[in-house]
Amino acid sequence: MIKGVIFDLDGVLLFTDKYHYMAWKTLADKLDIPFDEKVNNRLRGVSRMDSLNIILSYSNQTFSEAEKEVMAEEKNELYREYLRKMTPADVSDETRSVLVKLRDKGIKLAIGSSSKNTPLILEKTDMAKYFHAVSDGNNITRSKPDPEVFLKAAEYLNFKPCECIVVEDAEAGIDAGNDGGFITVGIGCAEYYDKTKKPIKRLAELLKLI
Ligand code: B16
Ligand code: MG
Repeated sequence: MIKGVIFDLDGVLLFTDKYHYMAWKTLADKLDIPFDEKVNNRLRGVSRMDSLNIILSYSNQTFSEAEKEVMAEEKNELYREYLRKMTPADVSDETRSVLVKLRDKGIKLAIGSSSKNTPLILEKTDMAKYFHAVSDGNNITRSKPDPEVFLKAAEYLNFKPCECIVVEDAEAGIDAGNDGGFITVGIGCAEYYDKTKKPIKRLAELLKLI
């Protein structure tokens, strides 16, 4: 029996991938590293530092850890400039209605995001009010595909993984959910991933699964 739903944030409840793209692109252009949508897709659900390492793998140069810290900070500042302009209108009515309906059914809801910027995003979009627990990049030591972020979310909700659904848009997130023993629902890019247990096209389809 399903008692909880753990939502990935970016790519599932709202879309900040365009902001990640623009911020990484600014940095990559400065370093003269090729960067396009295809590379950007590889960064979905992946932590900031792991994302930077993927981008730098397209360069012939090597960089020290200290240089990488500066680059990651620079990218994050650009990204946060975009985030600060977000408003509640950046979340669709369909998404809000699904969250309210799940809560009305007695289902407990959590966030399971790799992003350290989750608190800012939830605040700007007025989304915190729907969730009983938040597990994000600030409370984990290992990023997706490690299941830590979802296991922590289930622990905060006080449920076993098998009692929870994980909703994800990234392959790394689906791998993390499967590895942790959750029922994985894939949307967006993850709808077509062969390891996704239950693919959906729209978030509203989630209501039929519970
Ligand atoms: P930050 P999610 C992930 O969010 C993004 O998909 C990924 O592109 C990003 O690198 C990661 O958060 C870390 O974000 O730099 O804000 O800590 O999909 O797990 O909600
Ligand atoms: Mg995501």
